[in-house]
Amino acid sequence: MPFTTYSTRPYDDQRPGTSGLRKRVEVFRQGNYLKNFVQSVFDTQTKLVGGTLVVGGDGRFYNRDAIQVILKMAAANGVARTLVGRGGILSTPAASCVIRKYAAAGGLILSASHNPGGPDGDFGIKFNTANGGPAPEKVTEAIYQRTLEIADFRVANADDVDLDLDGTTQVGDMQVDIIDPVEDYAELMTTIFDFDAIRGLLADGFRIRFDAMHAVTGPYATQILEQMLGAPSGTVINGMPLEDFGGHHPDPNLVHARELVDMTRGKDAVDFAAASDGDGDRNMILGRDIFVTPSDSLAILAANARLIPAHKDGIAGVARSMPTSQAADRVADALGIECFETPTGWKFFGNLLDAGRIAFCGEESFGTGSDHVREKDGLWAVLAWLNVLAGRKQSVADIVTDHWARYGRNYYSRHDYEGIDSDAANRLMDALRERLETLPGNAIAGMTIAFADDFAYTDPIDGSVSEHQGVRIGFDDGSRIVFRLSGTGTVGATLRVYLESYEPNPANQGLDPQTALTTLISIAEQLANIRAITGRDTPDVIT
Ligand code: VG1
Ligand code: CO
Repeated sequence: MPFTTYSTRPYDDQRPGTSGLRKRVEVFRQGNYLKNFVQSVFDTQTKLVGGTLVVGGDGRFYNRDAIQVILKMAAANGVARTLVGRGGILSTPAASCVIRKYAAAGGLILSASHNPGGPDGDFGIKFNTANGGPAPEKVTEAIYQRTLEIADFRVANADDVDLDLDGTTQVGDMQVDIIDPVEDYAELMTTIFDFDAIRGLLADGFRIRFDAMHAVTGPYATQILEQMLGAPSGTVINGMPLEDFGGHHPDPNLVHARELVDMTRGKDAVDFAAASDGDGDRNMILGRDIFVTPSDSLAILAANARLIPAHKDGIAGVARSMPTSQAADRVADALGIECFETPTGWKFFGNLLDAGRIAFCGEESFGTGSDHVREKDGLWAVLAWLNVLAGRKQSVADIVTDHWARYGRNYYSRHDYEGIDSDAANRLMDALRERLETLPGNAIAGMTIAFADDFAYTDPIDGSVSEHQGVRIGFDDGSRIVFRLSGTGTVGATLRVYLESYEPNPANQGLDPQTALTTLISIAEQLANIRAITGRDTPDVIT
C-alpha cells in the first residue's frame, strides 16, 4: 500500500507514567510528537503487523484528529484490521472488552482520564496488550527506549475515515470497522450481573442517579441503566460527552462531583448515586447521606461477591494497590482467599487476573474491577453495587455500617498537593527515603513506628521487580501513612499523602475521617515537612 516515510527527531519526554503518556494538548499537537510515539509502538509491538488493533478514546479534544493519524500509520505499518468505536468513542473498560472479544493484538486508548480536556487541557495515549490490559512496564519501557532513537515514521497516503458511519471501510490494505462503542460492553455486563434483580429493585422505586460528568460513560450508562434496566430517563446526568467535559475535571470525587453529592443529601435524597471519570474506568459510590470510600467499596464487594451471578461460587482472591486501605485484606482473611498488595496502576493486576489468582481488585483512587476485562471499570462497579443492593435489600448506609461492625472500619483519606515544584517534591521524597532506616521503633505523637520502607514489588507470576513505588510508614496499631508522587500529572509534581487507621469498635466508627485521622495527619507533616518544603499550608484535594 502506498505510504510515505518521513524523517523525524526524538523527543526525550515520552516515557509513559502510571497509565500511558499524558501531556498537555499543546505538547501532543506540536511537530511529530504523537507520530513519534505511535511509530514507536508499531516498531516494538510486532504482533500488530498482520493483526487486529482496537482504537478509541474518551472523546476529548484532539481525539478525532489523533485517531485519523493512528489509522493512517497503522495501515502503513501493516496492521490488517482496526476496530474503532463510532465517533472515536470507547471507554477504557469497553476498549479492554473489545480487545479481548475480537482477539486483537492490542489497542491504543486515547485519554487523559480524569484530567481536564479542551485545547488547554490534557491529552493521553496508552497501549494495551492482547489480554486487554495496560501494557506492563517492560513493554512501556521498550516503547520509551524506541522513542529516544526514532528516526522516521510511516503514514499511508489515504483519506480520513468517516468515524461516524457504522460499517467496514478500507485505509489502503487495512480493513477499518467502525463499531457500536456500547454494544459489546453492554452484552458482557449481562453475562455477569443479575439484570432481572436490578430491574426489580429499580421498579420497586429505588432511586438512583449516575453522573457521567460529560465524559465517555454517558452513552454506556444511558443504554444500560435507562434502556436495559428501566431506570427512569433523567437518571443519567451530564450524559452528553463533550470535548472539554463542560470545562470541569471529569474526576468522580467529593470535590469535582459536587452536584451529584448534593443529590444524596436532604429530604429528597436519592437512594444511590454514582459517577465515573473521563474514560469511564473510575467510579464513586454514594448512598443516601453516605460516601463509600473506594477502599471500603472493594472490601464490601469482595465480601458480597456471591450475590453476583458470575461469582456465585466465590472469588479466588483479591488485590489492592499498596496505598489502598487494608479493608479488603480483612475480608480476604475471613474468606480464606489470597490477597495481594501491588504498586499503584492497573497494569500490576494483569498477571494476577490472567493467572486466575484474583477475581476482584481495586485502588483507593476510585478504581474497582474484576476479571471480566483487564482495566478498572466504573460501570461494572455501579452494577456490582446495584446487584448487591438488590440481593441484600438494605440501604447503602446499612450495608456499610454492617460491614464495619463485622470487619472493623479502616478510616481512610488521601491528601493531594497538586502542581508543586518538581524539585521540591523530589527533595521531600529523598529526605524521607534517607530517614527510613532510622524510623522503626521511634514514637511520634504517642504512636510507635513499626516499619518504614520504599515499597518494592515482585510480581508473583513473572518475577518482574518494580522498585520505589512509594514510602510506607507503618505503626504498631496497623495505621499507615504512605507518601508518593503522582505519575499522571502534566504540570509540576503532585504529592499524595495516604492516611489510614483501624477502628474495631463499632461505637467509635462514626467519626469524620479527617477527625479520626488528625494524629496521623500531624505525624505526616512532622515526618515530611510538607509545609516548609512545598510552601503549601493545606492540600488542594482531600478525598
Ligand atoms: C492515579 C491514581 C492511580 C491510577 C492512575 C490512573 O495515578 O493514583 O491509582 O491507577 O491515576 O487512573 P497517580 O500516579 O497520579 O497517583 V486513570 O482513571 O487516571 O487512568
Ligand atoms: Co480513568
